[in-house]
Amino acid sequence: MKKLTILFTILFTVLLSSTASFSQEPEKGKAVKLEFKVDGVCDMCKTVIENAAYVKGVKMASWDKMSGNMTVMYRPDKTNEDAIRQNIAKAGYDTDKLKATDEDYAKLPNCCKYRDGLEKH
Ligand SMILES: [Cu+2]
Repeated sequence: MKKLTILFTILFTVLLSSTASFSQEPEKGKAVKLEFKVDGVCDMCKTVIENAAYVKGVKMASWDKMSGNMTVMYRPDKTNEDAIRQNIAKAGYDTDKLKATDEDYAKLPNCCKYRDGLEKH
């Protein structure tokens, strides 16, 4: 009978410790924060950049016109940094790691041509 008690104690301890280590893992479906630079000049740019950042799995996207700072909350199990940057570059905007192609940049309206040294407006 004593042996059985010890066995149950061991079993219980193992069960408890496995539950504890499980709860330490990152919560599934939790969004993480990502910050990077995107070039742009005006409020129209802001709308386009933020819309482009909203790929599947992105919970929040906000771009600051004056600083060029992009803040994104996304779910790592649904998307990744590259996918977000790629979509912004595809919309015609340069990011810190990925630049827009000349072709995509050319599609921007004249007021948004940030590479031509336009003033922020
Ligand atoms: Cu613009």
